[in-house]
Amino acid sequence: MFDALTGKLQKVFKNLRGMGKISDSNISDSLREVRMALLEADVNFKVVREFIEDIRQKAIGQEVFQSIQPGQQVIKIIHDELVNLLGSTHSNLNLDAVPSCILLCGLHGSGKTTSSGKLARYLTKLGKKPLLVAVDVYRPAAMDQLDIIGKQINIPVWVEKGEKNVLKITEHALKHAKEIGANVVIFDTAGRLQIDEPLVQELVQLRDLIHPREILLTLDAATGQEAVNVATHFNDALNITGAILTKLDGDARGGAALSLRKVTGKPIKFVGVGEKLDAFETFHPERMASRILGMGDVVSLVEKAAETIDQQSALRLEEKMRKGQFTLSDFQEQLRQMRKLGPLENIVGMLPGGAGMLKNANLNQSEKEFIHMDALICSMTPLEREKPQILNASRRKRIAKGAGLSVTELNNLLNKFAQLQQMMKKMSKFQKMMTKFNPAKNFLPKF
Ligand SMILES: Nc1nc2c(ncn2[C@@H]2O[C@H](COP(=O)(O)OP(=O)(O)O)[C@@H](O)[C@H]2O)c(=O)[nH]1
Ligand SMILES: [Mg+2]
Repeated sequence: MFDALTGKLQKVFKNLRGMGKISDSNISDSLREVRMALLEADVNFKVVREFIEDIRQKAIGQEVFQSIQPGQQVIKIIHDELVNLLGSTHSNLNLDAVPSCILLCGLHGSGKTTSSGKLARYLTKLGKKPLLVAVDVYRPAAMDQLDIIGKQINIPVWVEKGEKNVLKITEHALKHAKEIGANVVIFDTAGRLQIDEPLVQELVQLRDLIHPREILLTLDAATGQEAVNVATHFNDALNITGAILTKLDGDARGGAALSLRKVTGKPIKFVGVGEKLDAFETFHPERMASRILGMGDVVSLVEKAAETIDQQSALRLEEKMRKGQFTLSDFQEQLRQMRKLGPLENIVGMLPGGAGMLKNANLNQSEKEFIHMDALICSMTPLEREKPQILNASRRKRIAKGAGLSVTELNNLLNKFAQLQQMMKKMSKFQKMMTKFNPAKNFLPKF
């Protein structure tokens, strides 16, 4: 996500960090580079101009001159301004009606249908009962697409094939929502290649019929400058309540994300980060700013982990680690849990400094290593997994052969495991010591 931009900003930061003193001229150099980076990332030029001016004003202020590490302060200012630009705080959905209607609009291919499904899935997790409604009457395939998505996530879909009247479909759908007790109704509308008058008319009529609590514009993040024009148009026509920025997993440069709020005054509420229906995240300006600046996004990662990792087994593993009973079987289980989080690339990218690490690391290699370790453990007997100390030369040979790998690879795995056990012992001692001093029990992260 926004790799090029992040890389450039990190370079500026490196220079800033080393600065002993901040003067008008050296801050100007740094800000010029920040400006270039933003423009290249397709951020709207007016937005860039204001952004840079705001930072300059703040950076030239007294406090900065008196600070011990002026460069760090400027980085902080840039970070805070970026958070501001992205909208300061996370905007929740307004769902206070029963049912609450959500209207999704956007250009053709911007991700309306996919996002409808993602949003419905997300809302079920919050305990809502959504109904999806297909009102893209121009393309029968679009209705099928929504129907298939609904089946995948086990959410009802209202489809009326052959009916061309959007308002009729809508009336029937609302009736159906009442019958099945749905409390959120999501409308997947038709798109166009360009926003045009008939489309606007249709959307306005639909809006006036359903009084949606949310009108969300899906916006393809990769469209750069054009995204801002599209957003302005839709906002002028419909008065949207927010946006879903899609395809952030692709080669998006960041322009749309960074300009949208300032230009339309409307918040980004969600981001799409993949084609799969769980590749959907709530948008948090603070976290996004940290990600853009290459400071990592640990909070999102933790949330994702909490959603993916089986709580029960996580607790059990933790208990075992504490008691020093962590075996190779547990190690294998943990490896598998980790892989459930998604491709390693996504995980590492969210860690602080991860974006930089990604450039050097050979992640395919790491993925492969995961698979190899798994195969090696599979090739052991249950006793060997419990007591790796019994692994003599002939057992090692057998295991490696069984996994189709070399003994060296097995030895590497065993070394890593031994190190991990060592580390856990230390951690648990440290934790015991700290809890003695600190009565607030859950203060320290558990290992
Ligand atoms: N990589 C990626 N692809 C997406 C995302 N959202 C949608 N897509 C893909 O974009 C294409 C168009 O999406 P669709 O929902 O049909 O767009 P619509 O025409 O606005 O309904 C499909 O191939 C989707 O799989 C996303 O967040 N990331
Ligand atoms: Mg569609």
